[in-house]
Amino acid sequence: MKALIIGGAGFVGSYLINHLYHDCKWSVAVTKLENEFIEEDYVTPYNLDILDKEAIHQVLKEVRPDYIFHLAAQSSVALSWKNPALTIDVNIKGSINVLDAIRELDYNPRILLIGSGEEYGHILPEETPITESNHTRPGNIYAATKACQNMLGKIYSDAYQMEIIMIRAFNHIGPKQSPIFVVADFCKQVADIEKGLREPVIKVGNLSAKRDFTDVRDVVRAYSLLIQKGAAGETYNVGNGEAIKIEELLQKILSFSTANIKIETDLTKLRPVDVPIIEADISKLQDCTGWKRKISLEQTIMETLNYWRIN
Ligand code: A2R
Ligand code: GDD
Repeated sequence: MKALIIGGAGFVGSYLINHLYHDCKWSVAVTKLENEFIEEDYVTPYNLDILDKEAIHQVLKEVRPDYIFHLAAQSSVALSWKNPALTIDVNIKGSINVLDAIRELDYNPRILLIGSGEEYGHILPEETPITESNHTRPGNIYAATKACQNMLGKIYSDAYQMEIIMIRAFNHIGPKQSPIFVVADFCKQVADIEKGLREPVIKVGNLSAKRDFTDVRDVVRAYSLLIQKGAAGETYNVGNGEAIKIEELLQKILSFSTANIKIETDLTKLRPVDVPIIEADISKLQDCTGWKRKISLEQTIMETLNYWRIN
C-alpha cells in the first residue's frame, strides 16, 4: 500500500510517518512546506503549499497513493483568534483544493480528512460525551473552519462517490508537540524552572475547561485503522472518551516535579471564548476498528515532561 501524508512535517505527521512505515509496512510519501524539515529519511518528501491546487495535482499524479491523510492545517485555536483569515484560507480553501485535486484523478483513493472535537463547540450538559450525530455549534474560528471542512468532505463524498472519511480528533499530546498547546506548554515551563531558566512561577490560561486528551501514538493508530475500515462519507470521533479539567491536568504535571512552583494566571492566555467541556463518545470508532487506548495520560505527561527536560 502507498500512503501520502499531506502536511506531514507537523506534530502528528512525524508519528504517523513512523507508524505507517514501521507498523503498517506501507510505502510513505509526505508533503511539507518549503521551510519545513522531515527527519525520517526513509520517506519521500515533497514541497507543497495546499493553497496551490496545481501543485497538489502534480504530487498526486507522481505518487498515486492508495491512502491520503490530510493533516495540513492552521491547527491552533489560540492563533485562529489572532489570524482568522489565514486559518480560513488554509483550513477551508486549502482543504477544498486537496479534495478537488483528488476528484480529478482517474482512480478513487481513500482519504482521511482530519477535523476536530472543537467542531462540537457549545455542548449541552445532556449531550456529553458527544456522538458524531450531534449538532455542531463551533465556538471559535478554528472550530468553524474544521466544521466547514467536515461538511465539504461529506458533500464531495456523496456528490462524487469519493472515499472520504472524516475524523473529529480530540486533544492529542506527547513529546515534540509545540508549546503553544497546553500540555507541552506546562511541561516546558516546569522543565525550564527545574533548569533554573525561569523563576518558579507557571503561567496559565483558563484552568476550568475540560478536555479529552489522548497520546498521539494512539491517535495515529486510530487513523491507520479508520482509513482501512471507515465508511465513506462517515465521521468518526478519535479521543480518549473521558475529559479532564485543565486544573487537574496541571496538578498531575506538577506532581511529577519536586520543584516548588507557584501558579499565576496570564491574562494574554485567556481566549475570548473557551467552551467548558469537549468529551468524546468513541463507540463508533471502537465498533468500527476495535481500537483501544494503549498509553495512559500519566505516561504521556511523564514522557512529555522528560522530553522538555532534555530539549
Ligand atoms: O503552520 P506550520 O508552518 O507549522 O505548518 C503546518 C502545515 N501547514 C501547511 N501545509 C501545507 N500548506 C499550507 N498552506 C499549510 N499551512 C500549515 O500543516 C504543519 O506542518 C502541518 C500541521 O501540523 P501541526 O500544526 O503540527 O498540527 P498537528 O497537531 O500535527 O495536527 C494535525 C491535524 C491538523 O489538521 C489539526 O487541525 C488536527 O490534526 O487536529
Ligand atoms: N495552550 C494553552 N496554554 N492552553 C491553556 C493554557 C495555556 O497556558 N491554560 C489553559 N489552557 C486551556 C485552553 O484554554 C483550552 O481550554 C485547553 O487548555 C486546551 O488548549 P490547547 O492545548 O491550546 O488545545 P485546543 O483544545 O485549543 O486545541 C487542540 O485540540 C483540538 C482538538 O480538541 C489542538 O490540537 C487542535 O488542533 C485540535 O483540533
